[in-house]
Amino acid sequence: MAQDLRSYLDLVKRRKPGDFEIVAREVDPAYEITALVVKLEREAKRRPVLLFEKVKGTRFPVLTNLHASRARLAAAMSAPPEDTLRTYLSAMEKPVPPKVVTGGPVKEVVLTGDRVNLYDLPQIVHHEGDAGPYVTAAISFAKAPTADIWNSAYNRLQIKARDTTSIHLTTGKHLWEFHRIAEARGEPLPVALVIGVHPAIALGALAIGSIDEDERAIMGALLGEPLELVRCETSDVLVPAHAEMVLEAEILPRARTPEGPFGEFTGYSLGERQREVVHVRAITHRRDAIFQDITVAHLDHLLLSTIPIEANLYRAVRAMVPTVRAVRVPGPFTCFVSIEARVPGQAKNAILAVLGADLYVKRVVVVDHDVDVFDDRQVNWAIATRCQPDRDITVITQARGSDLDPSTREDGLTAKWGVDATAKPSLAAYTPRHRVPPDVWRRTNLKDFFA
Ligand SMILES: Cc1cc2nc3c(=O)[nH]c(=O)nc-3n(C[C@H](O)[C@H](O)[C@H](O)COP(=O)(O)O)c2cc1C
Ligand SMILES: [Mn+2]
Repeated sequence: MAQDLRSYLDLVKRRKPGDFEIVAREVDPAYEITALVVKLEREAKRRPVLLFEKVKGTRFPVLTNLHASRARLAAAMSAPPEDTLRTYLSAMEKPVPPKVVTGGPVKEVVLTGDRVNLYDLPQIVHHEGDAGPYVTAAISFAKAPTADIWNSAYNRLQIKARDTTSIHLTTGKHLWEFHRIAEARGEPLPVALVIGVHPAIALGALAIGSIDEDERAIMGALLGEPLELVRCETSDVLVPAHAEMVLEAEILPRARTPEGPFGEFTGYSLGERQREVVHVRAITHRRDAIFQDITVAHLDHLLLSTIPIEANLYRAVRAMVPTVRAVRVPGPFTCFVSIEARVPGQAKNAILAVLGADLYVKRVVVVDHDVDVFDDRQVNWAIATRCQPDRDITVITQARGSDLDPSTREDGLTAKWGVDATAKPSLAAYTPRHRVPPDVWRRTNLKDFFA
């Protein structure tokens, strides 16, 4: 399978031509891109991939909304939509290590020294109140300072100067840990920020696992072949050879800069904070590079993150409760789980498994297998009719969560809760649900009564 963004775009055009829109008219990168994505979704009920050919202030075209459809994300993994979870789980279970190659299209243009200028890139401002232009589709690639452990993740960048950005590192996440180790040694952390990739690479970057698990091998498993990597010009960091663009950089030790406000996936515009500083040493890109944007806080962002998070949580619950049926992340910090409980206590075990397996999840609701977790009304019904709050709610205090949750008292220090909305002592022994007797249901045909 080709591992570049362009081949995937060709696939989208072939599969469903209406899923790809080229915009020839000039667009202002300040707010207009977000406005068009959101209006298309709300008013026209459409979520196509958008390629803006003419963007004010830059020669780079902008691609956005790539990930705003489950079917497109499934296609990126060569899977039908109904097999998304299974496909992602099998990639986690059978990773394919990357391989190093000597060159690739990402090296067609190499800019160093004075030729590095982040203001040549599209200066995309997403929402009212944002502190300035942000790069939202950069995937970080970095090596642990003292071990042969590699990490990839999405990290947003606020453009601050020709060769400087800030970076948001969630406290306790892997790149944050790498940077803290480097900082304690007084060293910068070499990092590459990769923009414009095949969505299998995007999905792999969001795999959740322990710090020594290599996201690049999940990317390979999703691509169906080893990810091809080339060495950076200014460091030993390895980057995808077929990417559109790479910012070769380092995160500085003992430097912080104001970042934000920024409109986040939580639905809030979070205020200014002190964040780490990135010094960009080189930019490499394809000759006719496409600059990728993620329409932050909308489906392009949310659907992409949900698949890897749900897969990780499903795996974690399955390790404790073999009869887990479904896991859904319906919104920020929230997880719904359905299980076929065999013995009392398994719902509580499912709650503990979820809270133990993900930093961000703050509320877990566990329901029986007769409740569809993809239907919010059914989950609410189960909470209302199978849960006694004094008995069935578990509260964990003072744990680490998202530093983007505006309800936390300190940055990311938060309580978490689990709601056991399963029937007790068991579904079989619970007050029965009403229904028409099955034999009557089977023999009653609408066409016998209505024309
Ligand atoms: C579009 C997008 C933007 C993101 N921005 C950030 C960010 O700025 N900082 C951050 O810590 N995580 C961000 N994330 C989430 C992380 O990439 C995700 O939690 C990842 O799994 C962390 O990697 P790790 O488990 O290897 O630490 C973003 C995710 C997406 C999809
Ligand atoms: Mn990691």
